[in-house]
Amino acid sequence: MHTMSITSRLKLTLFACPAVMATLFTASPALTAQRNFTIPVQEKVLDIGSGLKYDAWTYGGTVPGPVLRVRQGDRVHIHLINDMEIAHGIDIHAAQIAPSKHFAPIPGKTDLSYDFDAEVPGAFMYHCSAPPMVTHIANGMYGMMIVEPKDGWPKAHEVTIEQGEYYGDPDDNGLVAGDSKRMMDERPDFVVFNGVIEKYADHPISIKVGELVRIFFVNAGPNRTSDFHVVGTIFSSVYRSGNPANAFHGVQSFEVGPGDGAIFEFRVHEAGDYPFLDHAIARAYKGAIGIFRATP
Ligand SMILES: [Cu+2]
Repeated sequence: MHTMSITSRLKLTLFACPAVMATLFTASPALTAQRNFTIPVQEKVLDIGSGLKYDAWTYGGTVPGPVLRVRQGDRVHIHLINDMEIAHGIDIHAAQIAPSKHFAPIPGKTDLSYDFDAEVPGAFMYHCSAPPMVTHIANGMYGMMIVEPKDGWPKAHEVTIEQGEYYGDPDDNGLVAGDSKRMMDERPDFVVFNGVIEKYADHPISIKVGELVRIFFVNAGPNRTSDFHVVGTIFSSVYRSGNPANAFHGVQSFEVGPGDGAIFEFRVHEAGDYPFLDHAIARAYKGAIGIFRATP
């Protein structure tokens, strides 16, 4: 090492790290990016499939809320604006900060901000932190934050899927009223991918034969596990919590508990329809089923 000049050593170190390379070429003083997210909390009646509606509590007007995508090492700034009358908050699993300081719910018509460093890569759940949390999550207050590894993921056809649950019976107008007792009894009436009953059975996700498909997956629950499976395929890789350090290979199904995430990778070898589902079959019947439609 003594024969190498400080400059050469510095160059080697810098060029080993793509983030720093980008910095060199853009002459930016920051080594990592600052990522700002402003998220309004809004009540909204949403279509949840099968002709039904739900009076949802939302991040940004959708269930799930927006997918927040950052890179490992980024500084993340969250600004939550509570447009509703009741208290809400936001707990992001990618953040390693004191919940008592940052995740505490705020009253209606107020806002909050906090910052954290996205240190660990993964597919993380975020959700409302206001009590009763089971109600806030079942009513739609959940979403996904993807923290990409420092060097990113290899190129793939990427899809995000979040599993959730609705509780209650529809009235004459098809409006499903949240049923608190069933929430506490862990008896969902509907189990859904991306907020809608059988969403991708009605509108299959197009993929290509031979391409790498990568699913960023979060199970928001609030109560049931997901035993995620794609019929006619074997996952070439599964990354528990979405962290490349937690790799499993040659996996048929993979259990993701509420509040957890995973990344699934696979390829199909033949054109056709490939259903994906929660393989706890009753939950597939309750809506947690969809289709990948593969074409040449
Ligand atoms: Cu809430």
